[in-house]
Amino acid sequence: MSASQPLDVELERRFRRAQFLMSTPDHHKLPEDLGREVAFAGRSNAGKSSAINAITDQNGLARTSKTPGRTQQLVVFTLGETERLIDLPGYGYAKVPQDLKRDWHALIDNYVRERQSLSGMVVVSDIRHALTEFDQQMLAYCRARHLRCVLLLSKSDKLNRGPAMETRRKVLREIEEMGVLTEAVLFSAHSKAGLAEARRALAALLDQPAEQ
Ligand SMILES: Nc1nc2c(ncn2[C@@H]2O[C@H](COP(=O)(O)OP(=O)(O)O)[C@@H](O)[C@H]2O)c(=O)[nH]1
Ligand SMILES: [Mg+2]
Repeated sequence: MSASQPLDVELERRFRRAQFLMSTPDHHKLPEDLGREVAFAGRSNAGKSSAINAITDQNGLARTSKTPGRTQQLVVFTLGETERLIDLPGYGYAKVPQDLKRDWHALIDNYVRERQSLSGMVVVSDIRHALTEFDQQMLAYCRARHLRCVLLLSKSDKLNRGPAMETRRKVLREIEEMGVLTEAVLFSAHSKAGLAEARRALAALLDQPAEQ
């Protein structure tokens, strides 16, 4: 399907409405736990902020940087009244001290376990490194909560089509063995490859009931 399909135009409009609402290190300070939200997870530098910017068609929405950040914040973007995208803190910045890593685990763990409106997870993984131990851990969280998941294999412009497809196949086999409900999208925030597919997959996560 091309991006000019009516559904894709509608989805582009839906995600363009995204607005920054707040950021907080405490999941209890998030907006009221109603409606639906989808969380984005990924190792630092995986391309998470770039993916959010591409999907929402807003270059400055989530900050992108060449130097992985250290902030351990949940960043909330609203899509109208009842839907939200949550940018989870990145993981794996080498200079982060041990106790901050512990805080990170506690934050993600509590958020994923307690948040009723969480209806799906997008795991962003650099196609050249997928799947990392971090990605496997996020997928295990999804399995534990019967949460649907979309894997964005990011920076796919860095590989030729053949190796990219092969990585996707390999990763899908790995995920299937883990027993997680997911799909895997070859994605590039730079070339916009897989953008319409990513939007469709994300909309499917938002549109399903939070309770399983
Ligand atoms: N080649 C390429 N580089 C990308 C892509 N997406 C992100 N990057 C680069 O990867 C680095 C980290 O991106 P960022 O979105 O800040 O990652 P985050 O830490 O996961 O939020 C930046 O230098 C981006 O320009 C992509 O699709 N293709
Ligand atoms: Mg980021």
